[in-house]
Amino acid sequence: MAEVVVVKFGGGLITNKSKLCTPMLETIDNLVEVIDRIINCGLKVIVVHGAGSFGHLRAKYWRLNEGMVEDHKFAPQIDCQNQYQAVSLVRKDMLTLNSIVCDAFTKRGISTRSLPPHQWAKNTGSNFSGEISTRFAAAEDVIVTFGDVVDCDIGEFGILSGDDLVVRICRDIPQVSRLVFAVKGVDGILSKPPNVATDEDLIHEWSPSVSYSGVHDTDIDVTGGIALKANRGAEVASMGIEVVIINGEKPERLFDACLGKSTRGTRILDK
Ligand code: IP8
Repeated sequence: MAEVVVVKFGGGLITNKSKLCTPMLETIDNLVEVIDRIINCGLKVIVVHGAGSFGHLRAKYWRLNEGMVEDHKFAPQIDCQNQYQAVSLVRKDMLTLNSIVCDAFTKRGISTRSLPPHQWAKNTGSNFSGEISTRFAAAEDVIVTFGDVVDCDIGEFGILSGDDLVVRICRDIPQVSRLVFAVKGVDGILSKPPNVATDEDLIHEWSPSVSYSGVHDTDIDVTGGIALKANRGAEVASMGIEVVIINGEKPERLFDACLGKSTRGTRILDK
């Protein structure tokens, strides 16, 4: 297998996070155009996308990240009466977002294989159960997977974040040389909150001992925002894989980062 780059499309980047199930089609198209160029450079790409407003809003309301919650009376929604229905609806919505992403590839003549985690993975965190190496060694140009609601041994179900999936993919596929997180609205990890940060507040190299500003939409997100990316990134860096967080709205930075060229962003080191 050729050298592999794992790219995480942040859910906040490819959807409008505050509006239920609203994709950012132009952004998706721009990202896909860059991946097309990367494939043409001879690299194989695995895309892992986040959930954004196709997952977090409903998962948050129904507390799906906590598994089955016995001691709380949820107020029913028009289209959803209980946690089990919420699990099916979020899975369905994630399949919809995934087909939007895959369609953008197909339109450019790029073949994809989609691997929805609820069909092959169990439990949450980067040690989830699920075979990666054979499944992700498919012949298609791009393999696509995403954060999802998966079955769990404890609590019946839970949220497997795309940030956990990338760690396992990097660990289990020996040809992976690089992991790139494409995020929305920031150039990487910042030392100050984004609303007050200037260009100088970008942390160019981050390791777990460096303090940073970990702003996180806890009102919207059921998974861990920039902190989860930073920590998972450090785990991947410890495997000898290059890890970079870049602004996903700057196509040239994504291109350079995927090819291992230096670009504006945060390089994550394990120590
Ligand atoms: O956005 C979350 O995945 P992430 C998945 O990659 C759901 O953390 C369904 C909320």
